[in-house]
Amino acid sequence: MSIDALLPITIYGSSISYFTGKLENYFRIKGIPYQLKGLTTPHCMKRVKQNTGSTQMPALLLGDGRWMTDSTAIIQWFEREFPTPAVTPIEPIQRFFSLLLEDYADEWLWRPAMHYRWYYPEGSLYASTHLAHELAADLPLPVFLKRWAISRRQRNGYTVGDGIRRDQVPRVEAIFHRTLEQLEAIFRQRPFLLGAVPSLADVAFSGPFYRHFCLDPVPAQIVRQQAPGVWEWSARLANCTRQSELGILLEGIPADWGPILNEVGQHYLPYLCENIDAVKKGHQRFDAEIGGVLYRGARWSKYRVWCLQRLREEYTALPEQDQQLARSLLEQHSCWEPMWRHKQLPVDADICARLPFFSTAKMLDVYD
Ligand SMILES: N[C@@H](CCC(=O)N[C@@H](CS)C(=O)NCC(=O)O)C(=O)O
Repeated sequence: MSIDALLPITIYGSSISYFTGKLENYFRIKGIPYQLKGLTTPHCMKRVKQNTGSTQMPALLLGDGRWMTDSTAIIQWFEREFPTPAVTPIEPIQRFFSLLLEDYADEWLWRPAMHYRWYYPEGSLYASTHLAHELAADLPLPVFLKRWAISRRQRNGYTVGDGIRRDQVPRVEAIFHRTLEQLEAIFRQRPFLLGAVPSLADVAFSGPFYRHFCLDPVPAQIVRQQAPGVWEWSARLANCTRQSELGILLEGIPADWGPILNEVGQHYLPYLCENIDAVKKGHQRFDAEIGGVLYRGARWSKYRVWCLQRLREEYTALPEQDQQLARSLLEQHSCWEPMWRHKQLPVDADICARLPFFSTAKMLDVYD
């Protein structure tokens, strides 16, 4: 199929949204033209919900009339339909670990990113003013009221309402500081996570960085001061256009990914296990201590149960010798045990069976 058959491609989202930014970075690297439209009116949101299953952004409208949802599933679909230039590494081990990092960046770094945006008054003033004008312009209310309602909704949904209490703030922020150190060490060596050209791992980290950490006033100042290499990488990625050839990637998994993989094994995957327990027990809220951080009243996420299932399937699909290699790396970074701790996963087929064209799940099951 030629990409021309799918044009024009419209991304419905927001110009400051995490996952909208991630998908935009992907399309730019891939060389696929798109237009961004704001999810601005109740009518538009209704249309997105009817066609994709939820009002989450980004929602994609293809030129042939099909709608798509979920950045991860959308990227995988485009990679299958349009294999060149490949953004997802072709080498199986690199592909698997890139998908693992993508999941980590999507579902775990989301928390500190939302924290920095909505906890600090300057972050919430900036983002709520932007969203009041971009997404709620038609609402006949004064801007100050829209700002107040947006900030309250986001805090209730994604920060305090997702388990980040005031006394734990420094520990949640430490996740961001460690990430900066880990990435800065990589970008001192090379321009992108896997070498000289961008790949899926860069797209993955563009979620938290492009439209949150490098944009929101408080973290952006920290990135500029403490990790200029990360600041430069984010701009470099945004300035990328179609890669003619993937080529020039490093071989295997670079040793400097190790500290990030340790975070995956010691923080993200244990959190996924706690989330699975909560879903199994039917507890919409749960407390969990992860890597020394106490999350009180975190929300369950059925979507994230499926995330783990998808990673397991990717592992199982690896050729035998790659499985062995992947397993020893996963063990080395404490990822193996939590990845397989639960024999059965309580996956909801409604969430995944029709992806990337339809899914009833939101990341956290709120507001739908
Ligand atoms: N797994 C989804 C997550 C999309 C998502 O959660 N997007 C956020 C905005 S960045 C959203 O739409 N949240 C919905 C809400 O807050 O109601 C993806 O990869 O696209």
